[in-house]
Amino acid sequence: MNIGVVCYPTFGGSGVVATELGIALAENGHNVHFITYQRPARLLGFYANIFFHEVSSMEYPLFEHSPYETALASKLVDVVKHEKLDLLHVHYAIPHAAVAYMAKCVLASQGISIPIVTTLHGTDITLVGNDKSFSPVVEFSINNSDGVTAVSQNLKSQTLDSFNITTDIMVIPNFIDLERFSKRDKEHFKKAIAPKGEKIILHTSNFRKVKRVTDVVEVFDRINKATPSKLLLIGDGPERADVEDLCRQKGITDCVRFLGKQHAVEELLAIGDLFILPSQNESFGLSALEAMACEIPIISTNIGGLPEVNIDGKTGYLFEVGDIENMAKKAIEIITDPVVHQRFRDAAVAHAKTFDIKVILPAYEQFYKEIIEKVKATTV
Ligand code: GMT
Repeated sequence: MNIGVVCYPTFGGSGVVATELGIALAENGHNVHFITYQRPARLLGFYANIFFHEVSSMEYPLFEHSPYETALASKLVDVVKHEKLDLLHVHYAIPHAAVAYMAKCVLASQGISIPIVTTLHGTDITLVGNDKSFSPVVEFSINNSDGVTAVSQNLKSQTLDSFNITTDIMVIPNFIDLERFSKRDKEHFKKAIAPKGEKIILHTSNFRKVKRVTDVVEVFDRINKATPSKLLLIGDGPERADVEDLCRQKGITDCVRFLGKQHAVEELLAIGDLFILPSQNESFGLSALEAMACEIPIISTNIGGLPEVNIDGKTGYLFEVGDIENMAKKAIEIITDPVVHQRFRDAAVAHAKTFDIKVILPAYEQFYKEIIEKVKATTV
């Protein structure tokens, strides 16, 4: 198939999922065309059948903000037409689903039919999508996509609760490449980070408010008092300064490393003992899945799709948002008893295996085929 992929090219989860899926599709013989404003962060190296089409728009004094949506729609029209795409897969509804619909209408006026698949990722439905300033367009563009997927059962339910949805939503969960994300022997690296055998606690996010990274620090501080530990914070974003301030206030800066945005997250996860994800909102929690694949138990909140990823009492524990005391208590329970720790580690990787890309990729391929057939049947 010739597949067009539209996504945010940043380190955000939806961009990561779009890129990893695109790479897996290309490795399975499809031609994949990424169409976005910069090369996706996780798209490293050269692939013979992956193409990148940069969306750029002209500057004009009248534009305070260049109209990206119009430029993207025009680029989609061009790429669909000249690369003879079979399908467009857009990740994150805002604005991609509406832009794809616009491109579809332009192409239809020229006698070209293009099936559109939209994948809902999270805040495109919850935090942002259901805001009045976006919701009418989000609802319309979901209902006018030819196929819609959601990354968790919970996100599908939230979509049905928040909007008047007249189309089917298929749940295709996020996935993991187990060859890349697995526990590896990185003893030398572990020694450099934790020379006295301290426990290594991890958190990965884009440091937005919704991630509650200060809760990570609160939980870590309690763990560190019970058993000497180091905290590795991967990622960066608007809350970082507050998180740094809190570490200073608590006098734990020597125990906390801010690693910033990282390409090889798996190298860091390889040395972890515990992962903390205390989010206020999380439709899936890809970062938790990546940690679990590396045999790391999870302490997380119980919101959104997290209970589908982190199984309470087995792969880690789930808590109400902000329940720092109990998060710390259970974290200490897990990491201070080697037998318990190993039991959680084994369960984490076993559950991660159910999200193997080798299982999820065929689900997307099958879905694409069905949508292409459906659109063909309605246009002839
Ligand atoms: O919705 C967002 O916050 C953005 C999105 C992203 O691009 O980072 O994250 C969402 O999609 C990820 C991939 O499907 C999920 O793993 C995250 O749980 C989800 N984030 C939220 O729901 C907050």
